[in-house]
Amino acid sequence: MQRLLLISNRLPITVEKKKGTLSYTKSVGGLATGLDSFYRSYNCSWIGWPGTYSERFNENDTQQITESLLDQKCSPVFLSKNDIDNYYYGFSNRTIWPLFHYFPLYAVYQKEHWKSYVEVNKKFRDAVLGIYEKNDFIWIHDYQLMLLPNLIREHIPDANIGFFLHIPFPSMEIFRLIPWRKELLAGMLGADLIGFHTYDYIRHFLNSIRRLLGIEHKLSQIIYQNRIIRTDVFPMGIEYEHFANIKNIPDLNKEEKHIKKSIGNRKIILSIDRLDYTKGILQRLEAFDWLLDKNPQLKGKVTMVLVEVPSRTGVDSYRMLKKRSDELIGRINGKHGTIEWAPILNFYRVLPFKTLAAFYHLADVAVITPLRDGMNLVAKEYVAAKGDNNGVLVLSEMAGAAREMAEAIIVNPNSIEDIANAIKEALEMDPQEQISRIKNMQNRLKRYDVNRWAHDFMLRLKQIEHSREMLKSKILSSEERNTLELNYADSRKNLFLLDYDGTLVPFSRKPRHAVPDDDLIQLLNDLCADPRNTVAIISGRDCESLQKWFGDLELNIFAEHGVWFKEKRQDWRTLEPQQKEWKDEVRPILEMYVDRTPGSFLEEKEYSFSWHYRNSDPELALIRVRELKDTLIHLTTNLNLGVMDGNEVLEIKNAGINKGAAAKALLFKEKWDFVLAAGDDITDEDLFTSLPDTTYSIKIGLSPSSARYSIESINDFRNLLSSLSLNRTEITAF
Ligand code: GDG
Repeated sequence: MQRLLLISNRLPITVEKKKGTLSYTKSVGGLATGLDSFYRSYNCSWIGWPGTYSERFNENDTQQITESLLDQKCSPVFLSKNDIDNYYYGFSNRTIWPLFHYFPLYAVYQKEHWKSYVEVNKKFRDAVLGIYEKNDFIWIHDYQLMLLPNLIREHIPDANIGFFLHIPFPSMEIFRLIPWRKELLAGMLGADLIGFHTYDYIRHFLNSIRRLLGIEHKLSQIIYQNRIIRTDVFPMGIEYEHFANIKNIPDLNKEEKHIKKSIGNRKIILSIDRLDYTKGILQRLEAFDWLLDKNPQLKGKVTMVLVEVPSRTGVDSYRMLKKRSDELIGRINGKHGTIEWAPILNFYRVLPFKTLAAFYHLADVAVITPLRDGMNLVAKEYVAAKGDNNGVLVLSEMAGAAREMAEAIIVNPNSIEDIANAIKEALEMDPQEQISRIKNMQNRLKRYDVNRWAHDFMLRLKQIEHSREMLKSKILSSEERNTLELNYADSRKNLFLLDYDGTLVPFSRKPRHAVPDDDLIQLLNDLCADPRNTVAIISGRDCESLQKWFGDLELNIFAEHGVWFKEKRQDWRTLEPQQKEWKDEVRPILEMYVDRTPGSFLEEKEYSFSWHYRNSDPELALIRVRELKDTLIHLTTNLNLGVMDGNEVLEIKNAGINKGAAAKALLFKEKWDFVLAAGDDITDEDLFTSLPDTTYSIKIGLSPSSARYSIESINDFRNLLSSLSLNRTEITAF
């Protein structure tokens, strides 16, 4: 089994030093607890911060800690107080956390925090590089380490890297507020697989990389720096059996009796969260107050158990929240309580697991109403822990968990009335109905538990490694290149079919800027100068541009994907008899789309139209392309037209026109000893599939293609062409 390096801010083990002695305890918290069994069962090594400032340890301690943790398959990253203040409490929890949970007013943008975030991510990178072995898988967790994928990639270009974000990815409008937004995205794009809890988060992420970095995606897949990056949904589960079997915990009964003694036979409404402003605790309290106001018959009959787990107490907004929550609890207890009954029983601490389990088991209703939450595992744990008992989950629609738990009563967490009504509905729900809802949710939680989640992620990462290997195996190797050069040297009749944009010059967002450089003209001239060679440019561009750039060369030129053809030194002619009457019918429709899609423009060629949308809002363009295709299909059924997708352009032309069909004009003209065809985008696929198997068909860039080979970059391809023309010079010199 390949080894997995699991990386998160915190290690699953916390190291403390008390009175000079080191102690090792299990860390509490979602990820550490959730992944515990997976990481023990897998060939894993976990890298993270051991939970205590490095200043507390001397050199001896550091060495001892590193050795002891190694036995537990852990590797520490030692961080100072300054690191934690700036990277963790600073950038992670005062910039990313509030923004990603839609609290922009709580976000601060401090350069010191950012610098520390970069530095600490580099410390994590060094820790990874220190233990990395070839073929290891790397799985990085969460928002504290968003730069790490790319930092590792820079040192290990072929590493298998996965990244999982446990919190929401916000809408682009929020994300773009961060001054270092591009760096964060580029950091994440170092991964091969980027996982999120829900599809909404993927959508926001893809939108951000398109709008902020100009990087396109197709079917949740991104091609970036000649790598394929996949994004996918992996809704994190819980350790199901652990919670489903809580009744077997020794002394659970005793714990429950103890709780019952103070609460009596009152119905229990349970609320458990880290004390965090994203969790909607104040709104929940207001809702409980409102419920008691409107339903005085419930007074003395219900108790809200409010567990607030202390969290990030070093951050102002958290301290403020504690103050406001204490005031509200006091107000509600003062307003509704009696000598025998306090409406709210408040715990501000981490409960021992036994107590947590007893509350899950006993609670009649769990109210989990975060204002935003990546997933929320408490909701899942409550349902699992119910076993065969009844209970009702009231769940916020803003929690990722709501996507999978439709049988809960789903509420808008900003609506006090909505929450209060849901609690009332829950208290009154028929027990059989409760059991049936709980069972349905349990079935799903059981199937997709945390182990399945982790294994699924790993499986996907392995599949990506496999497809990357497949793509790599298509890269023209040096032996294959030698054979190609030898074949070429031995051949008497050679045909070159070369796409232009993206193959000979970089694809430009401003189409009028992709003018051929002098080196390219020289290169093409050299190739044409060999009497054995026939060289053709086969492009989607119009005759005018191609004539201007290449008209004086000894080239064959196909324009408009093969509508037009110009044999060397001859005039332009159409390859097939072409219709153009249809253009008058279609033009007004296209012009309407230009008006309705700012930034787009229409290119009219003799026998075709190109509607370019590369400078338009990508979201809008996507909608418009779909609409336009539908409209054209309906209006043009009797016109025999073809509508073809290009690179941010839609081509409308006579049916049957494509680069493959066009190439036949030269392909069947002679018997060729050597044919080389090269292209980079979807329109070149028609060319590749129409050629005999012996052709050297070459895709520029590493993405799936029917070409026989691929070459990573335009430069590499131009080098190949240069060495062929050089090859000819040498032969002539002999
Ligand atoms: C982040 C995302 C996402 C809570 N109180 C006690 C206690 N807990 C345990 C629960 C649960 C975990 O802590 C909390 O997990 P959540 O998912 O609810 O929330 P976050 O900590 O905010 O986690 C979240 C998660 O990452 C995973 O991807 O779901 O959206 O924000 O396991 O049981 N445990 C004990 N005593 C307590 O008092 N022992």
